[in-house]
Amino acid sequence: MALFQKATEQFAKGLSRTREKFVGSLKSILSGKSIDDNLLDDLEAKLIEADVGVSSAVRICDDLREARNDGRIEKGDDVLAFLKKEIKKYWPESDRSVHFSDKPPTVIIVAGINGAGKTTSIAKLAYLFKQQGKKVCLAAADTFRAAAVEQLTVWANRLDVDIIKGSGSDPAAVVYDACDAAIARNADVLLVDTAGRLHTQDNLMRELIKIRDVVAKKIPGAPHEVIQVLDATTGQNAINQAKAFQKAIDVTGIFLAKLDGTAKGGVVIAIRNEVNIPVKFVGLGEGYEDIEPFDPETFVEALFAEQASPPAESKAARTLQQRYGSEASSAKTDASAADAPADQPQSPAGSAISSRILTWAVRATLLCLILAAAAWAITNWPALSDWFDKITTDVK
Ligand SMILES: Nc1nc2c(ncn2[C@@H]2O[C@H](COP(=O)(O)OP(=O)(O)O)[C@@H](O)[C@H]2O)c(=O)[nH]1
Ligand SMILES: [Mg+2]
Repeated sequence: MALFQKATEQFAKGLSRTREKFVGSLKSILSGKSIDDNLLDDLEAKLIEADVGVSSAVRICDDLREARNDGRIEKGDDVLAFLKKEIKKYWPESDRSVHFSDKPPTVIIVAGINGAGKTTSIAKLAYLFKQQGKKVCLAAADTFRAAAVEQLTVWANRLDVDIIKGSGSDPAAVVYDACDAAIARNADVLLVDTAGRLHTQDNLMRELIKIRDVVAKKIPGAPHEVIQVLDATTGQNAINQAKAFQKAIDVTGIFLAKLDGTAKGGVVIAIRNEVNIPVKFVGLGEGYEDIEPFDPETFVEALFAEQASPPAESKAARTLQQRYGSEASSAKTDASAADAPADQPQSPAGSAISSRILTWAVRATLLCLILAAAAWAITNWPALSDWFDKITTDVK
């Protein structure tokens, strides 16, 4: 229970920037509006901006259009609650658990591009598995950079887990030795760190396949998982990487690192809709404890969670929204607002109407002044003309 509470809090904290962008920008266009085609177009654009991906945005808006046509949803203020429910349904009861072998060691290869967060994520996984009472071994198969082995060694020491390093530069040889060592030491899990590579680097992709083949030969059924680490801050790029890696090597799960501190967390929805690989873990910070198994329910709740008390910037947002004739319902909503019933008080619409009346009154006054000036000029045209001639002659 406490663990679940912590997960929710971690997600909510880590997703704060995404939430501001996602829910914040949606609210700004939805408040006090009716759901017409223009609104749906604006919504689609906002969703794409929030990195949920084009096909996800289209799908969400199609669902919404259908709900509007069926009369299930009527006004813009109801859209967030609707989206929250719909988006939760995008993740069927699929298998997001780690496939542990009945006959240890379970081998998990961790791959991805340079700097995605592989080594840090390995430390997080090692921590998590150790917490579960498993004996963990690390294989330092990123032989590309000496610093990579050092980095993993620091984590191994900190976590007090075994690490197997090679003497040469062949990662397949390191993995070969690591498999032997894991068996000899009765390890439950062997986590294999690999060098960063782009899917376009054929030789490096072949090297990854070689690592996989060595593991498969040494331990029946291995690798039990091939986890690709994606950097959430890269947004749509992460999708392309996932697709490319999937083609080259059978990725069984995604570790979405750096979900904290990015506004691009909507990419989780894009991954769900565009890549057929489950996100199994997310990284929510640089420490080894900053890991959470991915849970769609918790994710969506955190994505749509309202700030319990309105933060300072919501005042500014309110001013902006009022300037455009809509109102910041955010100020009066609370943690359960996204689930609030549709028939809530209509003060947003009232405020929007008074603001519009004021705008039109100013416009009408300006128009009257211009018309009066034009009428005066026409009736006094001869005198005006004489005066104009006089000025131009003086100037000459
Ligand atoms: N904020 C944040 N930083 C992370 C996360 N995961 C990794 N990093 C940082 O990303 C950088 C690259 O990580 P590293 O594990 O060395 O990437 P690798 O090259 O793929 O092994 C380091 O500075 C990490 O501290 C995360 O979940 N959140
Ligand atoms: Mg690394």
